[in-house]
Amino acid sequence: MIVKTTVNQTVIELVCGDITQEETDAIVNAANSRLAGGAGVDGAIHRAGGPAIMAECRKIGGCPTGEAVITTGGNLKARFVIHTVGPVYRGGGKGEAGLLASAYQNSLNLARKKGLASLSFPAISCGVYGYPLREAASLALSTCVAFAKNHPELRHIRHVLFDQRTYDIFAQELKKITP
Ligand code: AR6
Repeated sequence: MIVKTTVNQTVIELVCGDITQEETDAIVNAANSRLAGGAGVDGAIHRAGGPAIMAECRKIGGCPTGEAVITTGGNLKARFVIHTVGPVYRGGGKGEAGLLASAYQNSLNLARKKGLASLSFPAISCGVYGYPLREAASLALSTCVAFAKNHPELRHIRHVLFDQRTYDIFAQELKKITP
């Protein structure tokens, strides 16, 4: 099932699936600040995309939490990977919400700077980093909706959710913020 809504001129979609299979200008990676690779979606992207992605990550050297950097998409169908670093959830009182919103915002800004028309996100911080799903979904979607209102040049934003529970929560939160 695909949930789809249009905000200004941007289509925002939710799909349940594997982000490494996306045909889009860029996919976003939920990386760590050393850009060292790891488990979860990060591991899957490096496995599917091949060594060219890690070679560029090594050159870049790192990425602070809440910021974003861009590399080639290597062997992926996506032309680029935008690596962003979400916060580790430590109870909510350590600026996590601001950092998670920044991770989305800076990824969107980078896509715009590069002139990209389509971008796919995973549920940043919702795995190993332990962010509560509903709060993360709400922040992710409200950041993307606000961006779409101001930047029609990014035509497609997809949230690629790996399991049904995550998908359902994103769908519920999207309903709350769009008519
Ligand atoms: N496609 C889409 N989503 C996926 C995929 C996939 N192929 N694989 C997993 N997910 P996580 P984080 C979902 O842990 O919480 C890494 O080790 C997963 O089910 O990948 O930001 C990094 O190196 C979850 O909903 O990222 C960092 O050290 C979401 O992606 C750390 O984990 C994010 O889970 C980052 O942790």
